[in-house]
Amino acid sequence: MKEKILQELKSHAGFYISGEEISGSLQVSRTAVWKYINQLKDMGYVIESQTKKGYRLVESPDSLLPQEMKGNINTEVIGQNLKFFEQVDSTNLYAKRIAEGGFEDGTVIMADEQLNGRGRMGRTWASPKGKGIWMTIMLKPKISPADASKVTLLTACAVCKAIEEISGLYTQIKWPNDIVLNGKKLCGILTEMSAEIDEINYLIIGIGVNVNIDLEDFPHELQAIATSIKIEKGDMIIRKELAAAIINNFERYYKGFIMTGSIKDYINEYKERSAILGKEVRVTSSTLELQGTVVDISEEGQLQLELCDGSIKEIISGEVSVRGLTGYIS
Ligand code: BT5
Repeated sequence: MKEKILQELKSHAGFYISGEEISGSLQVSRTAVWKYINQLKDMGYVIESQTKKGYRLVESPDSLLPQEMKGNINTEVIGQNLKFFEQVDSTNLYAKRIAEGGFEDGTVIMADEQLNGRGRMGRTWASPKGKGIWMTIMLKPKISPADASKVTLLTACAVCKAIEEISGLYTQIKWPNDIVLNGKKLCGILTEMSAEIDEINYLIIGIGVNVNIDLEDFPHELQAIATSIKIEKGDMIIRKELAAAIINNFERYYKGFIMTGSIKDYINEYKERSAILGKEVRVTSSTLELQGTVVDISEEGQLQLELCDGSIKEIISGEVSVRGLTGYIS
């Protein structure tokens, strides 16, 4: 209902609309209208109220409500169904809960705050209120489960492109799922899926971008390794514009991948943005620990690591730490 009332206010573009008119067109009591107007004010909407005239929307906050987002989205599928929460445990967890019951391909879940934001392998993802983009794209791709990791790679390209469009900042990618700026993490991507041996039931892509976060908003242990667009640019950006740019770019990259079944059109872009190509790294996973030099990233999205004996090892998944002056840094 809150969304519908906001729609009414917006459709009057700066003019007053009476409580009576809203209550009549939406079939709710005037007290309910007043209550929802107050909720919108709490969310940062500046709404003037005058006896006899009613309500007038003066200013909208940097909100990710679907009504705010829709004007900036120009896709056919991705984000056509948008769900927004002021607070959620995790947009990926929510997506998984609803996925089994069926969903519209391209559904996007967004939240202003996550109480249990998640990284890979059960790690936590700091998601302070109103300062980032915490979103999940829900997909039903007709691809082999083996190709799912390619979607992480193209997502990274799409997010970098969107960040560049909106903020002018050139970001790099640390294979497979980190977007970094000046050596610090700006965005993480968490791809999860439910699959049979040869087909995917659903694929969900969680994207967390630190947008208007100040250094002191990060938990102490992240302050040396995390950054945000605001910290790097020195300026706030409008989250809904970036969120829409991510959705728009994602659809373009994803459509290309689904049509060709390959990421060959994007791999050069991915490599150009790579923060680790040519560098000495350590790769760890639950089954391996290797050191070597990254010599390539294949069209399959695999890391090609040259080991000290000159042999090349292909790596499908793992954690990468880069060798710096003080040792290996994650
Ligand atoms: C990731 O995991 O980088 C994936 C993060 C995905 C977050 C999105 S937000 C929307 C959706 N819903 C979710 O619940 N998750 C997704 P990983 O590579 O495992 O990195 C996690 C590590 O990054 C943590 O252990 C911290 O060291 C660090 N970290 C946590 N929060 C961070 C933040 N906000 N910015 C930068 N680094 C962070």
